[in-house]
Amino acid sequence: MQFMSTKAAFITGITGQDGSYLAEHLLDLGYEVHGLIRRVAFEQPEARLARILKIKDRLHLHSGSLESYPSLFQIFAKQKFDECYHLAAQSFVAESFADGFSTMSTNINGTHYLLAALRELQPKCRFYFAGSSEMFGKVHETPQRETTIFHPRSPYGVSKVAGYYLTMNYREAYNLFAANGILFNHEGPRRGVEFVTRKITTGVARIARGQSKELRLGNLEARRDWGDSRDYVRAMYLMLQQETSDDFVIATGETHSVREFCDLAFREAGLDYRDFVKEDEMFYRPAEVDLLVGDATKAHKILGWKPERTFPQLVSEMVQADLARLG
Ligand code: NDP
Ligand code: GDR
Repeated sequence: MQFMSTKAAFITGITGQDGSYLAEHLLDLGYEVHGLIRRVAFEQPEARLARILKIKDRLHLHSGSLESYPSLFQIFAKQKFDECYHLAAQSFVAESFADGFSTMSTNINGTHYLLAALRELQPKCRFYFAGSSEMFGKVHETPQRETTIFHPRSPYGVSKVAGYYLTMNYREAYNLFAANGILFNHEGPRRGVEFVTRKITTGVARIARGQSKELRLGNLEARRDWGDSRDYVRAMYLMLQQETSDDFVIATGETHSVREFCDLAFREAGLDYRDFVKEDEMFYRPAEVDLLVGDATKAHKILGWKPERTFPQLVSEMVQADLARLG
């Protein structure tokens, strides 16, 4: 009888939306799952480890930070991994306008440190980089695919383009298995509250429960290709199971406006968004990405990946989860 050895995966950003869903997915597949945690998180586990509290005892958590090469080097020196999913980042586009320097530093140097430490200590470990549709920014063609020219519109977008090319360069120069996922927006009940979908669904819940009277938003006409995080973490895993490393767009191929999201979300609670949503210039960005819609044909063909959840299901589930949270 032949025994399969357990694979070990390392996830940076394990406390975030995608990291928490990916950790659950890999545990279900029988992986030993390790994660990078900022030290302060251990001091406030209820708040900072909220998304992984239920699975925490099944995880191996390592203290470190993307800003510290030695902390990453030490983790790789002590523990061998088969796969490394690099999801940690300053991921909020609006914040990258407010403080472009730290976004650049965390996102670009952090990615470079990880790749350099892997090259030095674990060149056989497979690497996934969390690229983004924000790299397409002011789009040069629609829908966007792997060959579409990048034109980022924020320091965040620029940092992801740099991470993408660093990943490609380590693949070409040092023969690392290094894959770029170019993921379009993906959401779920664990989405951070500052992102527009969750801001809307928490706003709906507060209004429905009489705790708030209005919801202030920015550009209601911006259009996004919104998928479900649980579908998208499956794609990350599939990218690292291929014979060679490559780049893949992951998207639903559907586009909806922020206004449409509001309409569906308020209706889920029996309300009309026009009575509560107020446009506020404070939430406009210095440079906007007006329209994003992806073509995931390559991922369908090569990875056998397709999204399973629909847009109305996603909106409904997010609203119901926030209503339930407020009791
Ligand atoms: P989140 O914002 O929910 O999570 C970000 C994670 O990064 C958190 O675990 C956070 O840790 C960690 N992190 C941030 N800074 C550091 C640091 N200096 N050192 C160590 N860890 C750090 O993001 P998502 O889960 O939504 O996204 C995951 C990745 O995918 C990100 O890189 C994002 O840019 C990218 N992406 C996301 C898309 C989406 O629609 N969700 C689409 C395309 C790309 P802590 O909890 O301690 O703050
Ligand atoms: P995005 O997500 O910038 O696409 O980045 P976000 O939800 O922040 O914005 C989506 C669109 O909604 C418009 N918008 C508002 N956005 C926020 N946050 N708050 C508002 O009040 C508001 N009103 C309108 C925005 O202008 C924008 O057009 C997300 C992140 O997860 C990135 O990390 C990831 O790379 C990309 O998705 C793909």
